[in-house]
Amino acid sequence: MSDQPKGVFIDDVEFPFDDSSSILAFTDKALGDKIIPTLCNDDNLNPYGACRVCSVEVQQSEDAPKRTVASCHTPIAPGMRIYTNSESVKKLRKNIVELVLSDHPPDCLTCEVNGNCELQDVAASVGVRQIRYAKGDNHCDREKDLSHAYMRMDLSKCINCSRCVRACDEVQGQFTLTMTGRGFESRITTDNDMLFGDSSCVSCGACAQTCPTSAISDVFQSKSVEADKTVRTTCSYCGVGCNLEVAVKNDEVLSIRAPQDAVNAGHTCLKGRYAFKFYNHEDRLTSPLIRKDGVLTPCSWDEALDFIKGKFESIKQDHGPDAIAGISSARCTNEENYMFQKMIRQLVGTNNIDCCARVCHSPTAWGMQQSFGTGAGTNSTADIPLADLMIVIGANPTAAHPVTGAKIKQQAMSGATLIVIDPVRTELARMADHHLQLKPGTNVAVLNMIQYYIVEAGLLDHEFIKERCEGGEDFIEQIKELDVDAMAEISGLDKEDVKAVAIAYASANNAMEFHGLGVTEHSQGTKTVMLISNLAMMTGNLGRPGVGVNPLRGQNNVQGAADMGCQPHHGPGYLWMDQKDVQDFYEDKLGLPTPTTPGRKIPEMFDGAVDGSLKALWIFAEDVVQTDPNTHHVVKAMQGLDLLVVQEIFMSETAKMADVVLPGTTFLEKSGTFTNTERRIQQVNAAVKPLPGTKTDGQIIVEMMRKLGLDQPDFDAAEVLKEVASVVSFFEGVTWEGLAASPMGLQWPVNKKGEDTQILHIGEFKRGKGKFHYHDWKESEELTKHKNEYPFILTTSRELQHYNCATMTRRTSNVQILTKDVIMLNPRDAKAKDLISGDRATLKSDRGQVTLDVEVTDRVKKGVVRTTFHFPEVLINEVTSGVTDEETKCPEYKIVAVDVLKAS
Ligand SMILES: Nc1nc2c(c(=O)[nH]1)N[C@H]1C(S)=C(S)[C@@H](COP(=O)(O)OP(=O)(O)OC[C@H]3O[C@@H](n4cnc5c(=O)[nH]c(N)nc54)[C@H](O)[C@@H]3O)O[C@H]1N2
Ligand SMILES: Nc1nc2c(c(=O)[nH]1)N[C@H]1C(S)=C(S)[C@@H](COP(=O)(O)OP(=O)(O)OC[C@H]3O[C@@H](n4cnc5c(=O)[nH]c(N)nc54)[C@H](O)[C@@H]3O)O[C@H]1N2
Ligand SMILES: [Mo]
Repeated sequence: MSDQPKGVFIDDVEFPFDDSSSILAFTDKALGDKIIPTLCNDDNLNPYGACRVCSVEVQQSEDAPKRTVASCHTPIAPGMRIYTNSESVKKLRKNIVELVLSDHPPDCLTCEVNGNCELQDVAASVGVRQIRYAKGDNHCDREKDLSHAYMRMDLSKCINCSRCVRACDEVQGQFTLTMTGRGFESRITTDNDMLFGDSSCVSCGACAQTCPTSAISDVFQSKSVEADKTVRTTCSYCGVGCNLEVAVKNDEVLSIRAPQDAVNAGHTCLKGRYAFKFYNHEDRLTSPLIRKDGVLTPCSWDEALDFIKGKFESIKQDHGPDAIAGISSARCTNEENYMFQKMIRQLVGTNNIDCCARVCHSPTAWGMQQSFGTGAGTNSTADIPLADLMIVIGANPTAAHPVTGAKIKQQAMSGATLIVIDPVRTELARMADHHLQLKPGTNVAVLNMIQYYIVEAGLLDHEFIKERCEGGEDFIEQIKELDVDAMAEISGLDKEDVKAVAIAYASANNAMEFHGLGVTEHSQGTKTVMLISNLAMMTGNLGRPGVGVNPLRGQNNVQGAADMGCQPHHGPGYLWMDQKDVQDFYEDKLGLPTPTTPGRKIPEMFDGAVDGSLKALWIFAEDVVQTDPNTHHVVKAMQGLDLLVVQEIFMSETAKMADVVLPGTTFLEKSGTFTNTERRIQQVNAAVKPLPGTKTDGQIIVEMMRKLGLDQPDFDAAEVLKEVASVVSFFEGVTWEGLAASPMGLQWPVNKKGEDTQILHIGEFKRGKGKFHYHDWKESEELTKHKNEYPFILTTSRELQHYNCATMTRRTSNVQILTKDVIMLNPRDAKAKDLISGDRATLKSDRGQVTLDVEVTDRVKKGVVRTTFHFPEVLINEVTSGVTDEETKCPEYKIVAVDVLKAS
């Protein structure tokens, strides 16, 4: 009996001991209910032990004396006896809360703060009904700070629990908020006592979410408004796939919070949490439009869809189905994408279907496919705390994938080595142990050097290479021949710096790799991805937790759009469309004919529209005029079409050129699923009804399919998902109900039993052996041709506050935070060009020119300039080139030969 592990007694009831970190965590878990009141505690933050409201009495064992301890930070031990509600504890808690209230606005207990104030709840739970002690005169009259676009600060309500400070440090890693002063003088400040709106705050809202009073709160939540319901859904911005809890009142969104039991664990960025007001903005499209006498004119749905049908029929008759094409949407759901490609393939009869994966991570998918047999990320962001080393190549996650970026930041701050390879000094580069600030377009040279030095240092994982890979020996022989001096010269790096990175990477126990568009959007994009795969294979960093090749996929559902078959060569589930057995498989499953001719990729669609071989294009939620390269060529393509259909929520630059505009709905108004960058399939649930005049995108597609001859019921995401699961092998066990029951979603492949997969390639690669490839560096044609006339290299990337063409974020308060695209210029170049910050400069390339404001900064090296592509007033893609990745035709947005001229 004495050998039996001892349990823990909570109020004399025994529970089995477990690995909980504290008495509070143990009790919450054992009882499944939070019976111990807390104030300074938040499950998302480290225990703090400041307020002592969570005090309990404990005995270490049956005969030991009773002690009063703060349960949040006292470790649990076997045999412990916990008294959660003894008389002395009750008295203590009540006293503490009364003291807290003594320095709090006197109307606290009657104030209606969002119907939801933790302090009031705690006061009620400890039996405080009135404030006994005299009101302190310290901070009740502090002025409100209303300078922030999304949060208000009212420190008269602050109880100094430090939760906001800790959230800013421990969740976002921003360190904007601090506690200054002592005793009654102590208070929260931002940076150097700046106004909240002028501070270094990145508006993630973690402070407002954790604040137990309303000392920091969301500006949207108007006082005393209580939500009718909250709806759990998935964010429609980037590929992180944050879950959102949307509070709704009278069919209007009140506010958004981040749930704890989700991939984003109580965190989001300002886009997910605050930038939602676009959804009912007055600029929303609310009627179908047809161009009549050159003007887009409102019409009925029937008129719009019949018009498209008529055009499709006559084009098919005169030119065949391959004169029609569709571009699907990585912003929209799996079910919508599946139906859209089905409409184009099975009803129009062509493989001319593509999506924005083309302009984004198509090289990732194809490169990893060739190395490993699957194009998707190998691990999960949940692995980040297990990594000893993180290498971030051509990605800027603190801006583009902020919740993942914050995790990487936290892991680096807790001691993991961070390596950044980027021509720009990004936020992560600033804190990195190694920043290789290479010349844009030289990834292959740099990765080859890293591989060379790993071989030279003898740090190869021979066993992994021999057992799990092929082509290793040849590759190693080739890499030994590398001219490292030449590569150092080409990349503009010091050899020793690259060597140090190679040794650090290959020596780490668990090295996790992340990459983004700085890898893919290049003429050697696919090749670079294969070299990244080599790095992981040669060091055995695959097939277990805390390692892997982890592309930071862009759009919320770019993984899903490709999974659903929105690429010309791959049908749903990545089956090759040119194979007879695949064509038969789809015919058999769907009972509809399958096209057999090869389809066009997006750039080929545009070329076809210019040369007259493509007559009609349906663009579903992409703003190609603003976001595809070489705008002049794109506009010419749009003008060359007989029919341009644009399915949009706003009058985008592309919609302005359409013959027919179909008003769809935002993610807040529809249901379905998105698949995030970790292959995680998650539910999207409508929070509000579609705006009058609009239809959900799935319903628009279904109604068009009916016009094209396929009789079927109204769009129902759950029903479409059933069809998807019957066609796509790795969705086999995915059901609407199964997803509803999984707050973390399900990572594909999902087997028949509904079990998902966190890590790919355990024991064996999808293709059997992992394959090594060797590639030489080659200068981009853009530079070879134009560098003499246009001596600067322009690279374009993103900012935190705006999202791609920014139709959405420009219609939120994010425009107050970031108002325009600017060009970053190194001080030496600025001097040579007689430019200072705030001047206007013209960027000129072989394709065109744009003028924008200058920011002089040493974040870019001499000879390199950088801007974003979020504002149509600039339309930066006027200057970008038609050069693409050799294998996948992904545009080379990251290198443009330009000259910089002072604008008059
Ligand atoms: N806030 C915000 N978030 C977004 C988006 C947005 O528009 N705004 N868009 C979403 C989409 S669609 C995508 S695809 C992702 C993209 O997210 P990221 O992949 O992070 O995209 P970028 O910021 O365009 O580029 C990443 C980095 O590549 C670097 N780079 C440029 N040239 C080179 C090079 O030659 N070599 C190397 N090593 N690096 C280079 C740039 O300096 C930049 O820091 O973000 C998604 N998330
Ligand atoms: N210079 C430069 N250009 C780039 C890049 C770069 O790095 N540099 N990056 C490229 C990359 S990676 C990408 S992915 C592309 C992205 O380019 P786009 O895909 O064109 O960009 P988004 O802003 O995401 O545009 C989506 C459109 O869909 C609409 N929309 C959003 N949600 C919905 C919905 O639910 N229903 C409907 N019907 N419409 C909706 C929006 O209003 C918007 O007009 O841009 C590329 N362009
Ligand atoms: Mo993207």
